[in-house]
Amino acid sequence: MDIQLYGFWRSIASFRVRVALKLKGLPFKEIPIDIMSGEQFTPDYDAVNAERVVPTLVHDGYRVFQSLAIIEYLDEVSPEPGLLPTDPADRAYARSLALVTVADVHPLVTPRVRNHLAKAFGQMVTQSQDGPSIGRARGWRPMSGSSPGDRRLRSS
Ligand SMILES: N[C@@H](CCC(=O)N[C@@H](CS)C(=O)NCC(=O)O)C(=O)O
Repeated sequence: MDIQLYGFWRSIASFRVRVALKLKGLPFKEIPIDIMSGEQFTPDYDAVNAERVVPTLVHDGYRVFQSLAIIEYLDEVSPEPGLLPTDPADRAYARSLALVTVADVHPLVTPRVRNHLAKAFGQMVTQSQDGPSIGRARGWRPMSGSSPGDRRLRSS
């Protein structure tokens, strides 16, 4: 398997894919894209990922984007070890936890969104741009347990 990962060292979405690759023991070559200096907007990277975000995975010449889709793809082309539990309820819980980050939290803290908010609302937003502040503002608190019997995300 020839695997290349376009990523950025402190990108949480790239981390998700790196963790999956490591858990599966799949060797890969990382191609760094410096999203803080705007390398994602260069024509070269635009040709790789039209959304102009990292990560992008290239497997034997086939390109996949969006971290969760990449992780599911890896689980299908290289099923062992499986990344999801076998029990349907546990699988649903694992997917729910993944989507808390991917769908709810992460979109608020990407550079393009932070830059847009800073332009639109100024210092007020840039001072509280970190994820924990946003989470607190939305009334989230850490989940009290991860046992199968405690599957609900609680809010205070
Ligand atoms: N939902 C996407 C998010 C991708 C994403 O927003 N990646 C960030 C880095 S963690 C990025 O490339 N941001 C560039 C920008 O905001 O300009 C995924 O999970 O792959």
